[in-house]
Amino acid sequence: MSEEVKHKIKVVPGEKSHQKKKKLADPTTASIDKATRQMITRSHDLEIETVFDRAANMKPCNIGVQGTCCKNCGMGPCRLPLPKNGIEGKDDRKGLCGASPNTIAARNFLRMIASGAAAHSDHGRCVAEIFLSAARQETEAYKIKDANKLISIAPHFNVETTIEIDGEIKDRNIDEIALEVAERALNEWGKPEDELLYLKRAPAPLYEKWKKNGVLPRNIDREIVEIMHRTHIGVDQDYKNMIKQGTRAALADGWGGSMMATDLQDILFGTPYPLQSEANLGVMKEDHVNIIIHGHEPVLSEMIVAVSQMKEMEDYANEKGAKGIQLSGICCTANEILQRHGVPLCGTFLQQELAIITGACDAMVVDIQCIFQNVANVAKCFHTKLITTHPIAKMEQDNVIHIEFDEHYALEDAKKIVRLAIDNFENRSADVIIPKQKGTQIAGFGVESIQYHLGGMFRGSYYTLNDNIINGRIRGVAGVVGCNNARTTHNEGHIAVVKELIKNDVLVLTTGCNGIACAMEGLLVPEAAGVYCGPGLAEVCETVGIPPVLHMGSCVDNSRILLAATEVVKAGGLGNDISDLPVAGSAPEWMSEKAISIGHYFVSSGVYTVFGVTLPTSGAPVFQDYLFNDLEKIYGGMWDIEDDPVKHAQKMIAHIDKKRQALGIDKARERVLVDMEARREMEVV
Ligand code: NFS
Repeated sequence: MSEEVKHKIKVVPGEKSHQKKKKLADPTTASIDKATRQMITRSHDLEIETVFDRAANMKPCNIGVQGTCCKNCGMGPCRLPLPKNGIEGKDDRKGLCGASPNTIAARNFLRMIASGAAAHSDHGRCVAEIFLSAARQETEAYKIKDANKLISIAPHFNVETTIEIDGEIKDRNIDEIALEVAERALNEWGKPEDELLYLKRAPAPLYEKWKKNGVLPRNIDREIVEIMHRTHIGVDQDYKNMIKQGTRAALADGWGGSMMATDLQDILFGTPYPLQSEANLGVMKEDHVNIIIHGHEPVLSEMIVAVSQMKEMEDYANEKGAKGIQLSGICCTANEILQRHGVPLCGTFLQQELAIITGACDAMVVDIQCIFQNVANVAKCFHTKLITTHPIAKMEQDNVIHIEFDEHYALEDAKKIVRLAIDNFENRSADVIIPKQKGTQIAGFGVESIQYHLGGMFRGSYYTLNDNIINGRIRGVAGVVGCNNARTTHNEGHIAVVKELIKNDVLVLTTGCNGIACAMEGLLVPEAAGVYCGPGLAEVCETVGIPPVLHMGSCVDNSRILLAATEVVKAGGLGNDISDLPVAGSAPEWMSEKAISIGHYFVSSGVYTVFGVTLPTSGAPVFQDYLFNDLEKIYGGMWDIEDDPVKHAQKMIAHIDKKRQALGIDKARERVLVDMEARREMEVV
């Protein structure tokens, strides 16, 4: 970069990371991804601080990491770290009120579930409100796009899809169905009695377990409120009783708010089917207007996709000297518009600052969740316009523009934003350096498309998938999901866990930032099967033409994984419940409270779930043991933690093998004894 250009970059005092004593992140240990490393190095050259540098300078609090700091009242915070030499004899650690480490860790764990469930479910509520508005035909911008999906979910809301007229059964008007579904869906957040309607979509034995244990969620908001009440000083002081409420709120997320978000988004914006796209910072284009959409709700980004494809906008961009408009995404908004429109992924959670550091981001449009406040400081160093759009998510920095999104004027709002980005193209102040790296990917899998690829349209079931699990070609299925975490090397855990699983014939379903990481690494293409998979999984993938890692969407779309598992149960031959299946869950680099809620609804749905990095329960060994062991006796699923990615995957495989043995299908698998080398030899012959 020339001196002249460097001067144009406004680095605001206090934002430089280089005041003498501050350490800089080492790019090679910060990430396994070359594009990320290149941009971290550039951030150092430009003296712009990123999350990687902040992580190098601030250690996490040792007591908080253990989950044993209680700040729920004004007498604290009470800190109860494990003694250096461990607990000998009686554990008499207590907070001022007498709260035990179990009580404190359980309180904190529950509050994380509450926040995570609230985030997913409030997103779902917003979609439900827009769905209602579309059903009432109050908005031009949103319409029912997938009527078949509407008809398929209507019965779960007890909405009739046919009507008898003069003794004849006729299809009901689709608008009437939509209106009733919208009203009943919205009711799920606050209805005064009964239980969530979607719970009965789970396998019957699982529903019965929830019922027997008194954890059927009543309505979504109530379960979250009750957590806040029960974790207030002096209320629930029995970790076993507390975790029941955690289960109730987590189920209200997975089988409630998240599942409704997914379904209603599919109806409004289309159910995803496999399509091709790309991923990583290399998707940005120097000669185009680059608009990056970041956050979680697809309601606005859907409009931005539509608007940026309009001829008038394309012409306007040309007028301003750009060759076109390049849209790309970060975090789960990215996954939403990827799976429905093939819009490329710009990066994961940890790459949000780096996308601006390319110097090519003309506008970053953010809505809710996982948005660093520091993107505003980084944007200040460039020409980038940072636009917040959601009334509940604003930023204090003065360079942030707020354009509040209103579904009644959705297209106008989107046009305003796209024009702003185009107008900003000519203001680029720094050299543009866009890393070359990008991976090709096939994304957009879901319950319906797996059925098509692995079950067959006519069978309409998961027959082929089950058959291949039973005969051992597919050893089992793993859901590998979740965030990046700056406390561990970016994408290292994600990729190592997934590679170890597919090498051992475990089919991987992915969502969230794990999906983005896998896409960047080239694991989401059918050709990856021949390179990375064991012979059984490779054979299946090559025969049906699917990647060994199926990208199922955003984090609310983890509900698709729950429903896919339910379909596997229904297809038969693998037990009666999700907990009977040879499946496991994983979040190798988790960091958000949403991940804890997801982890807990997977566990409570019968899935052995392993997290990487740390779990905020280690300071309360008795409570942690309850999560890791006792829950299995209740729901069939349990928590675990393993930071080493290969051991992490091996623990999942051991669980899968345990389930295969219980099902009596372990012998079938023993017949598949060819390793990659043997397979290559066979091919030569
Ligand atoms: Ni999930 Fe999506 Fe990524 Fe983690 Fe954040 S984007 S909702 S929380 S960081 S996977």
